[in-house]
Amino acid sequence: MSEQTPAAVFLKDYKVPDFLIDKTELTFDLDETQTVVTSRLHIRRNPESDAATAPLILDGGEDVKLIGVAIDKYELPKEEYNVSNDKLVITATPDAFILTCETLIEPQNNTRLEGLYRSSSMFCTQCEAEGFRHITYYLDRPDVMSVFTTTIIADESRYPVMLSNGNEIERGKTEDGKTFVTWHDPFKKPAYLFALVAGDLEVLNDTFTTMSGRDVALKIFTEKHNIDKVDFAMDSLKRSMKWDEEVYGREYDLDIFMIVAVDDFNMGAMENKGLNIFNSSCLLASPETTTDDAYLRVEAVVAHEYFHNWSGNRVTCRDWFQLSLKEGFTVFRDQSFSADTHSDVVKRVEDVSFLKTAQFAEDAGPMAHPIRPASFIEISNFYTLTIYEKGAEVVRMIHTLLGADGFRKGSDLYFERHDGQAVTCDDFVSAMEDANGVDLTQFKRWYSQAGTPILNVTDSYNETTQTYTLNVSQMTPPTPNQPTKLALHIPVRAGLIGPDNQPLSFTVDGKEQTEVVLHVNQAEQTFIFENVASRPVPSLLRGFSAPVKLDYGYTTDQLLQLMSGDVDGFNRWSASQQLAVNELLNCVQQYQAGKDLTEESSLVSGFESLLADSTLDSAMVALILSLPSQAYLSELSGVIDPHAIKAARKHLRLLIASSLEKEFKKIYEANTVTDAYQASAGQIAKRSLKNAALSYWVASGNDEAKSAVVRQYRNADNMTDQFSALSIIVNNQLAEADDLMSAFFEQWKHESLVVNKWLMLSASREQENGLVQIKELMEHPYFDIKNPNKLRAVIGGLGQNVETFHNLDGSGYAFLADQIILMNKRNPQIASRLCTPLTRWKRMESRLSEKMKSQLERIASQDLSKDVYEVVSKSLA
Ligand code: 0A1
Ligand code: ZN
Repeated sequence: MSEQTPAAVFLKDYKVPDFLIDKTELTFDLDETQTVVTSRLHIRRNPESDAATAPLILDGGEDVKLIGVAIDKYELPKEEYNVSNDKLVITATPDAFILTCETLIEPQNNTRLEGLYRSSSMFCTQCEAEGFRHITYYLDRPDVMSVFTTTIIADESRYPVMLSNGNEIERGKTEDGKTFVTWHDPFKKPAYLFALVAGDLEVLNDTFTTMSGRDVALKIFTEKHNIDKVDFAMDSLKRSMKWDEEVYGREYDLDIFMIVAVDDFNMGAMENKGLNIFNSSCLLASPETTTDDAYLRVEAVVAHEYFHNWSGNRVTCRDWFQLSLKEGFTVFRDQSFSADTHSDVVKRVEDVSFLKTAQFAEDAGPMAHPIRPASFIEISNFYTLTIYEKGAEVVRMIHTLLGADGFRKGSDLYFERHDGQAVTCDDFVSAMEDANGVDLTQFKRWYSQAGTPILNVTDSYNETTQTYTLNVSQMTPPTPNQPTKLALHIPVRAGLIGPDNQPLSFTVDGKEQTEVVLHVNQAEQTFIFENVASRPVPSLLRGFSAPVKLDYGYTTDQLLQLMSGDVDGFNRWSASQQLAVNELLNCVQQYQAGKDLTEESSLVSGFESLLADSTLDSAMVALILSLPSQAYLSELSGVIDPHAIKAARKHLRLLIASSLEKEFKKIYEANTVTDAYQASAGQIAKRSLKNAALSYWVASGNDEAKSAVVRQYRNADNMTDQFSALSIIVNNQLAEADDLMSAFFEQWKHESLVVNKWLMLSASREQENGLVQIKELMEHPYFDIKNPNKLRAVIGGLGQNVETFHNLDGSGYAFLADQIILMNKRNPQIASRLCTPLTRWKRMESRLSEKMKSQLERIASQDLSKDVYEVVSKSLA
């Protein structure tokens, strides 16, 4: 462990800043080896601070070299300031003054990808959460909001495009023949929203006319070879701008909105004011190189970052404990946008499936935290599924409780009341309460309690009185530092299904209805439905109205009935998943007991009727056909046995494939798309069903199917079909697999994002000497450890490779630990994220558990970054 144990910061210790910075003037003299940053900060004491004589303490980074500092015109001698522990401290200051600071940074040596760094041939920045301090000394906290003016000086022949936030206000030549460009952003903002880009870039131009009739210039910048792949992003941007006007009444505020794609980026994208910066994987799209899933991701991320202009930028966070204020709300907004654009049920199934797999696992592990954490060591570790996805579920529950109109009144009040401010999650909820005259006091426990609540439901039916009773109890398991939990307010949307598959009407609260939202808000509760004509099957938690685990003892027949007959499309999927989970977990047990796995599956008849029903949305059918993932079954297992889970999935897949071979062939042939590629809901649905059917058909071992998949690979005119075919060929170990993997690489080696797909499939591929192959991949000339997408592709592929990663000899875990140790200092954010699989060690079956733990201990014995230290120490606690 490092010599000094990194300390935690606590929400309860929040204090307003002692100083404010009204104006920030920055000059960047960009240079390949040394960039000089000059800042002029218009500082004054904060009248709200109770420390009238507090020293000025600015945040910096060990990579920032201070050249000089002056207060007004007075250059401070060394005795009058102190630079240590990444802080610049000036003890004596006037109440209001201009602080001038000159610092030196080395962007080309910045491998953490925070602050100012180089990606390919460009300069770019990433300042959220605490990256600005790697550029210059500053009050790097979100409640210090300032008006920024930025001048960039560079050699125009190499950096013809020089961008920062706001509007370009001046451009000219310096004495030494360089070019300068000055940008001014009239909206005050925290430093985490600052951005700068310089490079030799191509641009796609467009315009958007806002609802009040203002023209906004839209510009998307990429390196020259990628400019043909941003049309879809531009279209997504315009649709997002329109949607935010129509659904939230939010209009864009500057006269220009820019997006830049960069190859080296730790996350997906960043909402810097007026100058979003994107990981190229979330921006570039073309039919030949991009799959349907990736198209949808581009659309969602473009929307997400754009929506932050209001939920994040105009109204920002007071401190980083409030991160979900902007992220949970903005994810809810982008999910709603995608649902409105495509199919709302399909979108909901995809989002819930992701939440139940990955967020539930996080909530059950050593890093579990509430959506508003009470403490952290390193904020970068808290850009989590809990803050984002569970945060969005909490906002969605408020939407369910208030209804669409009530929610809109609440969001209008929130934006109006807090425009230009840095606020808290409580402020958000208060706006919702005040606009609707409701009390959400108990509901707010969702913000402070971690863990996934379990709802236990039993029922009874009295034929004589025609009364149906639901008994509901709730329990949230203990999580780190939260041994006991209070009862939450959980909205449970429910309906009843009759024997003929029709919705049954009932009377609740004196009102006859077919669907109700039950307010579960006590540890145990009873809900009575009257005038229920016959014994119903309950359809509970429709649309996944709350992020909980539902435990009701459905029989197989009841699940089959819901699967075919529920009016709620989401619950039809949910029933099919439950059915599959029951059968798979049964197979897991048989495998562990050394028995033959069952040859009976009720899914076969369920899928048979599903495939015969031509009225269903193809995308839904495809989703229902996809068996619960390895990761989801792991999350559901008390003790995780990856090899047994893999065997169970394989067995059930083959059983279904061989039983329904003819049906899959028929579906495959009936769903060919002949029109030119479009990322439209209709086409995506068809392709997803076609490829799901092909995958089963090939698994059945049928020779015709094998020829069909190879033919699809060769004839495909889009990446979705080409890559689906390749994956099926590789995963079924067809004879063509090696040749086609090589051909694929040769065809696409000039397209970096496609190479990443190849890397991932290569790493996840089941083969002898899996680890040797993975090590070879990391030596491959097209692999680049500095590029997070490439590293994630290989390590992500390894994680899916059950044989190699979970090898009983522990070699997979040791290899992962090697990479974490290697990245720990180079790029702490990435290193810390690579730790995630190891954090599950306590739940792994005993042989694997010990092996994982020893690797965590090995990592812990190194000199660690705060990022890795936090995850590893909490995992071992
Ligand atoms: N706010 C961005 C996500 C983001 C967070 C941190 C980053 O660097 C550490 C980068 C991006 C979003 O929600 O899209
Ligand atoms: Zn975000």
